Amino acid sequence: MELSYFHVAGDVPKDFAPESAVVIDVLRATTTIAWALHHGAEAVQTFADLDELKARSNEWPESSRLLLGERGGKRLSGFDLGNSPVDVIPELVSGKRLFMSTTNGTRSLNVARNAAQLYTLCLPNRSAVAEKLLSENPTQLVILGSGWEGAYSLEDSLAAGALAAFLLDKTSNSVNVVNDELTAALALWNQWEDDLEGCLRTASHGKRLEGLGNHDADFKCCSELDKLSIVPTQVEPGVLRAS
Ligand code: 3SL
Repeated sequence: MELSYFHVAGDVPKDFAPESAVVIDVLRATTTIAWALHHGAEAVQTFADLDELKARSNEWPESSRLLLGERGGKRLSGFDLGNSPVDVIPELVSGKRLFMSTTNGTRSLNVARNAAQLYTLCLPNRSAVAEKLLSENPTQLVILGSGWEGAYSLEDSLAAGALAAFLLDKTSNSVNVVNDELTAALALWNQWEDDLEGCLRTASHGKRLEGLGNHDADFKCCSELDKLSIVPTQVEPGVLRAS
C-alpha cells in the first residue's frame, strides 16, 4: 500500500480519483459524521454548496431529515444543528438523513467524491478505519485533510500521522509512505500521541473554537482515540453510511 497525504483540497491533482481515499477533518466535521452514524443516523449526505443542500434536502421527508452546518464555526441560520459531535445524540439523529455542509470538511469530501473507495477518519475511529484498509489492502491510499480555508491544519495532520503509524505498526514492509507531508505527519504524531487534546487546543482552529465559547466537550470528544468502530463509507457521491 502506497500512502500519501495532502493537507487540503486545493493540493490534490485535477481529476482526483484515487483507488482509495480517507478524508479527515478532526475539528470537527469527520468527528461529527462518525458520532452521528454511531448514534444511528441513516446516512450523512455532505455538500460543499448550500443551495444544493437546500434543494436536495427539500426532496426528503421533513420528519426524517436534519440540516447540519456551520460557517466559521457558527451554526447556519435555519439549520437544526451546528457541527458539534456532542450534539448528534441518538434522540435527535437516529433513523434520520443528515444533510451537512461545513466550512472545510465537506469541501474536501466533495473533492474526493470520485475515489473508488472513500472513508472518513477522525481520532475516535482511527483503528476501525485502519483495520478496514488493511483488510482491503489497496495499492494506493490518499489521505486528504481539510485545513482551514485552504491553509494547513495541525489536527488533521496529527490524525493522518495516527493512521499511518497504525498501518506501519501492523504490517512489516507492505506499507510505504510516499510523500514528505505524511513523513511530517508521522513526526507530529510521535510528538503529540500522549496529549491529543493538547494538540487540538494548540492548533489555530482549536484556538478559534475556544474564542467562540466553551468547547471543552468537543475537544474531549474529538481527541478520544480508537473509541468508535464506525467506518463512514461513501455509498453514492456525497452520501456516507456506517460500515
Ligand atoms: O471546517 C469545517 O469543516 C468544520 O469542521 C469547522 S468547525 O469545527 O465546525 O468550526
